[in-house]
Amino acid sequence: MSSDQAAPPEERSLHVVGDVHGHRDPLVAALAVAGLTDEAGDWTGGDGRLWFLGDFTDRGPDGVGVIELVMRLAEQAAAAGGEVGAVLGNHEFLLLGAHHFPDEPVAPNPRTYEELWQLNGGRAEDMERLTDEHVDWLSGLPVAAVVDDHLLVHSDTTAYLELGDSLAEVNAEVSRVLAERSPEYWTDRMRLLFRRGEFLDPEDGPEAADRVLGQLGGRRIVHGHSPIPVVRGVDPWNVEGPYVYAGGRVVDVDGGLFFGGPCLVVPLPFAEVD
Ligand SMILES: [Mn+2]
Repeated sequence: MSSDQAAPPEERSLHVVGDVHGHRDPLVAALAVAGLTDEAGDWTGGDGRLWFLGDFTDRGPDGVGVIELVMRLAEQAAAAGGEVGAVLGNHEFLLLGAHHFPDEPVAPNPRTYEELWQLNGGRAEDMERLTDEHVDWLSGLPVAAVVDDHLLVHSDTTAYLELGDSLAEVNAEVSRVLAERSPEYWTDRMRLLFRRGEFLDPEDGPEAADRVLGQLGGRRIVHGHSPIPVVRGVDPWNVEGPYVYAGGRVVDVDGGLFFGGPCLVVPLPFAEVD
């Protein structure tokens, strides 16, 4: 965590990036525009903080390239007094599941992990390039983090509360799943992260968000997983920024990069409310 020499958190910049899905080059270009890297993808963000919200791979050409980039940025940022962090998405569970036990069915779905991962955009080149080092790094990531007063998660769901009663419990449960590598246990927990859209209802959404924030911490949920073009019914090339909703309690930062939307590098706090 922060050293004694680091500036107070509120004085250090904080950015988040949603679902990259193998699109390494647009990611580097967007990070360079934001001043967080140079055009070669090396950290220039100083003591700033950058968090990724999961779904690094699948549906795009260079998922392992994205993992390697983020791993390198985490080292470079730490050396510069900054921070690069990440929470896991449902595609990390699919990818790692397909790596650990490709032929196991994703019960009760008769399809195997390898089949379901491929149906969800899994790329054979990524699986061939995935090393133990990548697997170990991914397996050490949390599913949720509170940074300043933001709750950073991948999926827009209350399902995180089914993993534990506090942030620490939720992340400990996920660490156990990733370490034990039991297909049944894995499938049961992975399924929770596929849920989506649970803060969108104008009646129930704000209350659902408050319940998650009350248990896990933070004053605003920041998530990916549900592409803004799909949620808002707009063309991906017309997405201009994050979507703030649920009475300002929730921010969707997934621009829909894998089907033509922008790679949003979102500064937090994001001021605009719905
Ligand atoms: Mn997702």
